[in-house]
Amino acid sequence: MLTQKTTASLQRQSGIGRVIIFRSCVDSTNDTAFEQAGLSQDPHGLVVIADSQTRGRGRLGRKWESPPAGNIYLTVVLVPGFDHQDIPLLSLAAPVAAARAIHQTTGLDPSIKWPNDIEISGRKAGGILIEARRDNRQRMIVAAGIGINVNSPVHSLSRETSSIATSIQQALGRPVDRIVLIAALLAEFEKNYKFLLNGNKGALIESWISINSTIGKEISVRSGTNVITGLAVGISTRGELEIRMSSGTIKRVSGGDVSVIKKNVVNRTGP
Ligand code: BT5
Repeated sequence: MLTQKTTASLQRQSGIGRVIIFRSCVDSTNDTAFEQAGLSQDPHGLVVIADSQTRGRGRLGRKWESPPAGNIYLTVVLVPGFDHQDIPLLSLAAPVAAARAIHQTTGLDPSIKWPNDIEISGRKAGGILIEARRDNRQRMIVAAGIGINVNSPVHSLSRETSSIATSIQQALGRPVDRIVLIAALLAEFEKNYKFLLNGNKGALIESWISINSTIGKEISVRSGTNVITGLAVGISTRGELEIRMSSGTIKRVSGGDVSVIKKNVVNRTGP
């Protein structure tokens, strides 16, 4: 169960998880994280955890359904100690941390659909929302929001969402201790954050690639009214998805929604 007491046990000596704030219900953990960061002298590593959200959000103002008493809704506050150009790479670091933590605690093998959906057996089990703002002290504050469907029944989601979603309990056949999963998530997040801090983008990109389910597939990426179709061939050092079009040109996209057209296309880079 997530309570003030059980979440206090997640506190780490330094870095991510240095300060843990638990609320049973919030609008959005990202909003609470920005508020709390603004009040703190040293907000880096602060983590907000909630048992439910009334206005959980996804990218582009979409809704993140956040039923109580079973799932994970948390936000890690970062004051990036690296070049701000690399902030988009946090949207690779967060899903890698989530997927690794799920694997360590359950043995399941989640995959990441670009940019940052956590999927189990092709169904969405989690999502990431990275937001960055300058606060009134002109500090760059990043809120890395992570939602994972852990134990809440998938049928408690709307009909539309439950048709594409899954949960860890559904995939595993038994419930999972959220505290154990969050502890693994915070430790993994710290590791991946350090890759960026130490300028080791390559290691982060390699980890992301080893867990992803997008590269090597014929996909289309929709971003607003713009649709790009081609073979997903790689990730740039800025976290963009590289798509080879039928003309052979490589396009890089920094955001959007991926649909898979054809699976298991052989990834040939030559003519
Ligand atoms: C995401 O957006 O996947 C990012 C979700 C981030 C949620 C966390 S929870 C903690 C923190 N606080 C917040 O307020 N947000 C973050 P996107 O890729 O735009 O996907 C949104 C879409 O996912 C929706 O339009 C639905 O189709 C689907 N969806 C909504 N709720 C879901 C759920 N619980 N499980 C699976 N899919 C869901």
